[in-house]
Amino acid sequence: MERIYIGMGSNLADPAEQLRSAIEALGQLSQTSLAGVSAFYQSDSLLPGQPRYTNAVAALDSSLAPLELLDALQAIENDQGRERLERWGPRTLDLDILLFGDRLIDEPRLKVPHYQIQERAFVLYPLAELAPQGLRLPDGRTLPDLLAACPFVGLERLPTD
Ligand code: ROI
Repeated sequence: MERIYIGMGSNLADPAEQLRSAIEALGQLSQTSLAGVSAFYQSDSLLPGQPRYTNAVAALDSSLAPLELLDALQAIENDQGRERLERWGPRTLDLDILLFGDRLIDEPRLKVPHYQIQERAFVLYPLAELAPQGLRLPDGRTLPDLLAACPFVGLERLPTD
C-alpha cells in the first residue's frame, strides 16, 4: 500500500460536477481506497483565453502499480468526455499523479513527482489540506518550503458542503 496524491482539474461542462464524478470513480478503483479529498479551488487558467479552472487534490491508498494507476486515471478522463485536441487545451477532466509514496518515476508516460507541483498554487494549497506538514518530496523539499515559495494568489477556495 502506498499513499498517492492525485491533482484534479476541470474547466468545461460543469467543473465541480466533473470533480465530484471523478472522486466517485476514484473511490471505485480496484486495490485502492479513497483516503481524503481537499476543498475545491477556482482560479484563472495559466493560459489566457480559457475558462476558469476548478481544482482539487485527492489522497489514495493503493497497491496498484504506477502505470496501472495511470491507465485507470486515463480511463476515467476518457469516460468523462476528455478530448485530446491540443496539448494545453481546455478539458472536462485532468487527473495527474502528483506523488506516489516516496518514489521517483521517470518513464516516457509518467514523471513523478509531477514536475510543476512547486509552481502551482492550485496544487500546493489543496495538497496541504491533506498531506502531513512534514511531507517531503523525494528530493527532500518539504511542503512548507514549497508553500512559502508559492503565494496564495488568485485562488478562491469554494465553500465545502
Ligand atoms: N490553470 C489552472 N488554474 N488550473 C489548471 O488545472 C490548469 N491546467 C492547465 C493549464 C492550461 C496549464 N492551466 C491551468 O493545463
